[in-house]
Amino acid sequence: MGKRIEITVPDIGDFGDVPVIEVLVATGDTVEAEQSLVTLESDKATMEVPAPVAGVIVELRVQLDDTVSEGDVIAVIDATEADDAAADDAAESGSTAAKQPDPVVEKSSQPASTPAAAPVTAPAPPAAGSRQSPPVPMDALIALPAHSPYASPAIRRFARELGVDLVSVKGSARGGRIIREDVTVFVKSVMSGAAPAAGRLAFDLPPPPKVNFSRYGEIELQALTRIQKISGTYLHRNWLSIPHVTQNDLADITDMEVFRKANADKAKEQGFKLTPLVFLIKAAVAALKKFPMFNASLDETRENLVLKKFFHIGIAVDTPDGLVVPVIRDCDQKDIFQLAGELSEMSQKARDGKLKPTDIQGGCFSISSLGGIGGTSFTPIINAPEVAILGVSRSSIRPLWDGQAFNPRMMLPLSLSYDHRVIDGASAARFARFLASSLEDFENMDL
Ligand code: CAO
Repeated sequence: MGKRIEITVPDIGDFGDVPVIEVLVATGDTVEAEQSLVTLESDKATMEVPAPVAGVIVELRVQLDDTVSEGDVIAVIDATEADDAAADDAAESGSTAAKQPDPVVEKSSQPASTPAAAPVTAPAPPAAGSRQSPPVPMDALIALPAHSPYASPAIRRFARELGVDLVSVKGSARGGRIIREDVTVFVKSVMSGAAPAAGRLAFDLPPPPKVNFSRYGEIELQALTRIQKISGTYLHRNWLSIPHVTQNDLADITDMEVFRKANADKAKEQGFKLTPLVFLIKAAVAALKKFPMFNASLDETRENLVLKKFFHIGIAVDTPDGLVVPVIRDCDQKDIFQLAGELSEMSQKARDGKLKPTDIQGGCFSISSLGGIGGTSFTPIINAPEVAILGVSRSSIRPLWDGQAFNPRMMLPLSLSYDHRVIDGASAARFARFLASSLEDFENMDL
């Protein structure tokens, strides 16, 4: 028999007594590590609690409509032998592990996961002995209008697998929530011709060729990380479903760099770096204020824009497990030093896999900076339901003609991808130019 572990409700933010809206497994089920067990729903978001290890569910301690809080036991799992080492790790990560005589019953918490949405990358490897899997980029449910399709992540995933747009599905559960049966009923009605397939164009792409690479040389198989798998699905969706155009521009940051370097020590004394990114956050806030269309989301009818009056900026952070996009809130109310401190804290949390679901929700606009690495331009993928994202490449000295002579100037490449359904090319060019001018005229920015 494997090791028995109690699976508890993880830290789900400031919520208590959260209803269980779906129980996705039954006693006796064999589950994979990371497989979702139950779905919880607070006022603001829907979250799944995954299994920390592979094994067999020997006891289910919650049922539909129960309410739970952090630390409550959801189920007891008998970890498969191959996963015993992981079970040890999972048990260690539980704060109230209570060892008992054979079989050992221990507690374990996995961070809840919510549906993903972002174009992004990943956190540093978990510390030895830790089985915490970080939250993944996700649809910021709190940013969606109230009449958005109401369904849990598992149902959204199920619908996605079948190519069903939940906007077309009528929910039969309490409050109009869409359940699995609603999706299957919808699919059956489309297949029988009783319901139109919402007039949608389906992508009928041929599968990639299947190649046995070992015929050509030595190979090794490496599984994608959980974050890569989840964010990959959303990157793919965003790339295919949003008509992207990327507007490139260059900002002359020669003077801004002098100012930044003059203030570098002040930041260093406080334990963080002052990089060009915080100036870009401030410039983005100014541009979002001037062009409110960029601080918007299309509602699910695609006939209205939800204009946001707050300025929460998502920052793409590269981590060993993949891309994540923590959100810095109220950037209009913070100065560049506060932003630099928060950026340093958030990116460290991301790399340590310690972001909470709430840390990656509620963004209005994202910035993906590859400036510390290199490149001259790239096409960032929009982080739906946002409508634009700024890509930043590495600044370099370039000759700039002033009408009489070439001068060496420090130029920063900006790549603004925008959703062409919402934003036209002229607006995008104005937005990008405004961003560049703000950096050029940084003394007039609200730093
Ligand atoms: N041009 C030139 N130098 C730049 C620069 C730019 N545009 N941006 C940053 N730098 C410099 C910094 O000043 C810093 O210099 P020092 O080491 O001399 O102080 C160095 O490059 C490294 O910066 P950084 O990466 O540590 O800090 P940051 O604030 O620029 O970025 C973060 C923070 C978290 C965004 C970044 O570390 C990161 O993860 N970037 C990757 C994002 C990504 O993967 N995007 C792709 C998404 S699509 O798959």
